[in-house]
Amino acid sequence: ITIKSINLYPISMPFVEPLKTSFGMEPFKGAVLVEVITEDGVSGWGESAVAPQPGYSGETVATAYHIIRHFMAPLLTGKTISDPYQARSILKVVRDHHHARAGIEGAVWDAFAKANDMRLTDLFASYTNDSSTNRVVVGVSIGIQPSVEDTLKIIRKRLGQGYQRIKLKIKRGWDVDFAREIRQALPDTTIMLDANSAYTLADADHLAQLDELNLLMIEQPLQPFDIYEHGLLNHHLETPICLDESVRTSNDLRIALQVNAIDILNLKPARVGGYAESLDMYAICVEHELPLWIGGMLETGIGRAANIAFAALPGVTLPSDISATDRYFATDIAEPAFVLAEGSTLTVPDGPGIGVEVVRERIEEAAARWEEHHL
Ligand code: OSB
Ligand code: MG
Repeated sequence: ITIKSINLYPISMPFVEPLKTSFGMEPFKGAVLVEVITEDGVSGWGESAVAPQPGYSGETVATAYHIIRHFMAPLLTGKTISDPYQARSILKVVRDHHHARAGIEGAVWDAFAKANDMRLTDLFASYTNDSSTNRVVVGVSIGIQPSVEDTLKIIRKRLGQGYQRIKLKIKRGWDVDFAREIRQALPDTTIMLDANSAYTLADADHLAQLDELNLLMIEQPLQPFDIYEHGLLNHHLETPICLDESVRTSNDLRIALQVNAIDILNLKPARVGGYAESLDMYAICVEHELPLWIGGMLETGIGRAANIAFAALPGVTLPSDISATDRYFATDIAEPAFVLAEGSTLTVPDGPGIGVEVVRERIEEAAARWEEHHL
């Protein structure tokens, strides 16, 4: 494909249910949607999924827009690409800004798959030498609630909808006792916790009390740069450690494996800068028999469709953080909505590329909403 032009849409969308984490509340959904248009008139779509505040990574909607508009889009415009991995090489001269890069690189992957009339999932599978499955086992991520009772109410609602893996956000002062009460009320539910970097190594003994609660894993207990410290923490914990924020590159993953800091990987294409890096990490996980699942950044239908395409690879062995559309939005910007099916699964769409249709009027509405924030 030859890239003719690139359009950017910074957007804001209201959430059906906000997500409160140890680093704060996501009051609305923010993203930069990226449209790559080829000389042949194919439109590829990608999503730079960013939080409105720089609390998860250092990026925001405004930084992603700035970096793509002034640095990344000019590098790709006019280029001919015969393999989507070339997009990563071309964009390498822009350091960091992984969420921004994942959006523009994702749009290239979608355009490339559509130009070759193939599903994105089959394009990914062609790099991993296996065939994609059509169903993705998923769970649901639940934010910090005002009380244990409120949390149980939401968990029961999600179990009723068919979700079979529940992820609960925790923070300092809302962890061991909280998780114990949930476990006592729901002895057989598959539960995991996500600390979003709330702790330090000094909390090791405190966190070890979680071991008796039969948790699937604890996600990102320590700080993003504390890979080595996660290795030390692992001596004190039986609960498997899953890394999220700490693993931004394949090299981070190799270091984490080397120092025994990781039992499970939450692989988020947005965090690692796109699908080429994700495929490299996937190969490392398969090589080391490291269990992995695909994480989410509360994506719109565009980003979620691409993540579902990736999560359908057979090496993704644990339930992914990709929920049905109605968990996030009343009206999404892509159609059709993703609906939870039998066995806590989502189904990979049939069409070429990401397989969902973008509704342009809704993008315009969401872009107008973004303007209102003056961020
Ligand atoms: O830590 O996994 C996280 C959402 C925004 C930022 C960080 C995280 C999350 C989630 C939501 O847990 C997962 C989803 O998209 O459903
Ligand atoms: Mg996380």
